[in-house]
Amino acid sequence: MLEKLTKWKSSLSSQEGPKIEDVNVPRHIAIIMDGNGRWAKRKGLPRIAGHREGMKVINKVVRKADELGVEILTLYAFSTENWKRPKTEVDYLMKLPERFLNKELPMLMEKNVKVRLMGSIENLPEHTKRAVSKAVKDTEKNTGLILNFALNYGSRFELMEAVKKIANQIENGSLSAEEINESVLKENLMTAELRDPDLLIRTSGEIRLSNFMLWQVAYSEFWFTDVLWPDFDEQHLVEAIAVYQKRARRYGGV
Ligand code: V07
Repeated sequence: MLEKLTKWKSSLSSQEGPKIEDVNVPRHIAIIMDGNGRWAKRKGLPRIAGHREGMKVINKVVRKADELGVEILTLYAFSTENWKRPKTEVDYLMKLPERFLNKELPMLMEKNVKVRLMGSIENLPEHTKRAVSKAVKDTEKNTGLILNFALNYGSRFELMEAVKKIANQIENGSLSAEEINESVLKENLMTAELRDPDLLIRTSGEIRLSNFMLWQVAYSEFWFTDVLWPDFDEQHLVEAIAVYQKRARRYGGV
């Protein structure tokens, strides 16, 4: 613990750009990693080159979040709407979890990171399922940062499924309608064991939620940037956290 604090303090003082406090770091950060296709287009490259470049950014963001003491990092990797994209692009995207994990699993183990998933994993290609299940299993005993990938995730689908689960509990007599409250709903979401995001980041200039964690971000701070995801780096993360902390001070939350 002391070692972690020392490491953390020194990283804070060596920071360029905005300074952030070592207290009140957002405990759960969720990111919509948008702008990969646009990044590629601007460079005259195929969209998949943007996805590949975007994948490289995750390493940087995980390390920085871990160093700052963030507890949960949720990344929107693939939405339920993404199936509408051209088949070649979808096929490529479905290879990225394997690629990422082949490369980064040693780093994740070294950093004590625990991988978890939210989304309909059952409907993914067999090779993708195998890779992500292995990562979850290999890291299940890790006790550090929780890296939560939203993969084939959509918030309305998640809420629909939660309602179905609750209806089943009522049908089989383990719950009565009167007992339904916020906590019952929360317990039936794909984030049951996670706290709600404190900070939501979306890159690439779009100012919308696009069916991402509708229930969970009810009280989150939002930070939007025009930076495209492949250009996002540690300093942008620090900037987002600095803005979060400034807002918290203004509202007297700390
Ligand atoms: C994907 C790279 C990042 C930018 C956004 C879209 C493209 C990492 C994963 C991943 C998912 C699950 C997992 C480990 C890694 C990923 C998809 C796309 C579909 F357990 N990046 N990344 N999955 N992109």
